[in-house]
Amino acid sequence: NSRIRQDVSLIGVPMDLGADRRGVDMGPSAIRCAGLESRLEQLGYAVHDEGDLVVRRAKAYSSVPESNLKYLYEIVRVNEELAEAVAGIIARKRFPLVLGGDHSIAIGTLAGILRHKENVGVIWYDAHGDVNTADTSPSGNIHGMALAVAMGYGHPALTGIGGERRKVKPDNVVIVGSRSLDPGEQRFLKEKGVTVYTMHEVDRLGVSRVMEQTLDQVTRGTDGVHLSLDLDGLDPKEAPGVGTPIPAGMSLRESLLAVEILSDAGVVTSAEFVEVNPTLDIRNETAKIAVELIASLLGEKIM
Ligand code: Z70
Ligand code: MN
Ligand code: MN
Ligand code: MN
Repeated sequence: NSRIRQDVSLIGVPMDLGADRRGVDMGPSAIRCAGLESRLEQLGYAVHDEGDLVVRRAKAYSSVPESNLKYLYEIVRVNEELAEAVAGIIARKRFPLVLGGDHSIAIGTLAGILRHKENVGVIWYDAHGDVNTADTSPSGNIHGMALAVAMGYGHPALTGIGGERRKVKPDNVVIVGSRSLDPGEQRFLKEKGVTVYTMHEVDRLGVSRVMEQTLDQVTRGTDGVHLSLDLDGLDPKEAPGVGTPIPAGMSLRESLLAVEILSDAGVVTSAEFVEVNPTLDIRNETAKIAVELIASLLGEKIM
């Protein structure tokens, strides 16, 4: 098999503030309940569960006076902690596997990774682009801004997470599965030259070609590859437990193929699985899909 030659460190981030919707904070718990740890142990991994970070419930709706950013300061605090934790996991030579929580946690994950890596490639598997800034965001929800922040664009409190640090370079980012991009996001992605495989390209080229081209892009001139997988990248008929279901998405089969191709390439150095919302799920199916995808990414084979 194509197991990664590292121990795995699991860390849960029960964050929902970036989505401004309750339920997605239960994602780490649901993914653990779906049997993640034993599945990875069956694959031969030593799994270190670092537990969950603490996310304080906001007493009331909070946004920053001068902008529409919802829950900015608590999101910054948690992501600072996450960056620290992820950097520590990498320092111990383990594979960081982060469980969300809403997608705003990618800011902390990537900040932690960038303490150790000069140029990280990022695969953003998502129905959305998550490249809004306060100016373009229709919602003020920070999970819709995470990728822009990771590249250095957004409120200074967000882009400053992890201290004075490197940013993800647009040339090292590939978005896969998008089918809901706000007008400002479309402009941003064109302007920065980010490679985007929308569902249109996936349907035309097929997952196999899309993933091979994605691998070319994210490994060229990089010293690691991070997979940031939003479960809403999958079709909501198969993965209903997400806050923002968008029809006509990646099938479970296509998604498994995508992570198997990544596994075979042996280049992924960290991963996060986000946006599982158990309150909207059916019998924990979406969390179970997350476990299937993680197992395949980490080398599980049919035979
Ligand atoms: C929209 C926004 C988003 C996830 C929704 C939606 C963003 N573009 N991301 N669900 N995971 O509000 O910025
Ligand atoms: Mn997302
Ligand atoms: Mn999404
Ligand atoms: Mn590059």
